[in-house]
Amino acid sequence: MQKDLIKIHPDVQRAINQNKPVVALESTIISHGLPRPRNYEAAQEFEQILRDKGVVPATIAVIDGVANIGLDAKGLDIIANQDIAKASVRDLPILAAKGISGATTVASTAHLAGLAGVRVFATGGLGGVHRGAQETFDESADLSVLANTPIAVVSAGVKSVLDIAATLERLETLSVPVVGYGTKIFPSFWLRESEFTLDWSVDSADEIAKIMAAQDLVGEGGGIVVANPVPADKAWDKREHDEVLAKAFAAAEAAGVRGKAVTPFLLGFIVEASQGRSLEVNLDLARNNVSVAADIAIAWSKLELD
Ligand code: PSU
Ligand code: MN
Repeated sequence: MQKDLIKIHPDVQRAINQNKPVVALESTIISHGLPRPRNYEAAQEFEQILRDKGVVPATIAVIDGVANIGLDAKGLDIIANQDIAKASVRDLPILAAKGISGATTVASTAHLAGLAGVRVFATGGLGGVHRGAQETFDESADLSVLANTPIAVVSAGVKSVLDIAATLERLETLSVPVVGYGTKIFPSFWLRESEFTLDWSVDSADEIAKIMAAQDLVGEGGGIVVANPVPADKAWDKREHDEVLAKAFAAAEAAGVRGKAVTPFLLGFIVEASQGRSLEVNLDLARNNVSVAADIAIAWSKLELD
């Protein structure tokens, strides 16, 4: 049995020690959310967006049982090109004991980033409460983990395939602050808007950093959701979005997809059915989240110096 179950990349460790900006990136979006070969390009590009802003990327994944906080080129290749498990927090001890690899979801990425002391994390869209959850009980562990993990997650809201109203209610119950970045309307992943209004919006990364610091003092020790809409010129056409989603639900129902396979199935179906148009939007919103996360990490590193 392996003793060192967590490996922090030296660049990441140095940045944490020196209070330099670091942003965590998840690997499930690469392994299970985006098709090959675009997923590998995306993994590299997300890291490059951070480096260009002077921020150290910490892409997180389990490689041969070891939770890696920051991947090298070989690690990126493994998450993009090998068929590895989708790993939430509960899977981590099992992967560790078996010595196998897994792509970390928002839940497990946030958890591992938290253990390493990384405070800012960029994803595409947060997981949440699935439609029909009153019968299936399908609610992503992303929500409960954020209730206990001190990390700011930048996401384009939640995928419109989810029950957005129920997801926002659960985040309220779990005492996770949700703030719109330059908006008071909760975004719905491929679209800038959903029908739900937020209580709070912020206009700058500095303000998010202040909320993070205050959350440490007066919050419950959990995270923050920064809801960052896709840029207007990159959003998906609403009519096509609605049509394709309806088809995706019907296909998932017909195929009898359940549990952790639901999100990858829907995302894959939607890419095919839209002839790749949803994929371009997915990549654009993720790039935009990575960029905002970089600004927040920079603001956070400055704030801590004060
Ligand atoms: N956002 C994306 N693509 C993805 C996901 C989010 O743009 O693939 C992944 C995240 O890893 C998230 C997971 O944690 O989907 C949610 O899966 P589930 O609903 O099974 O918890
Ligand atoms: Mn689920």
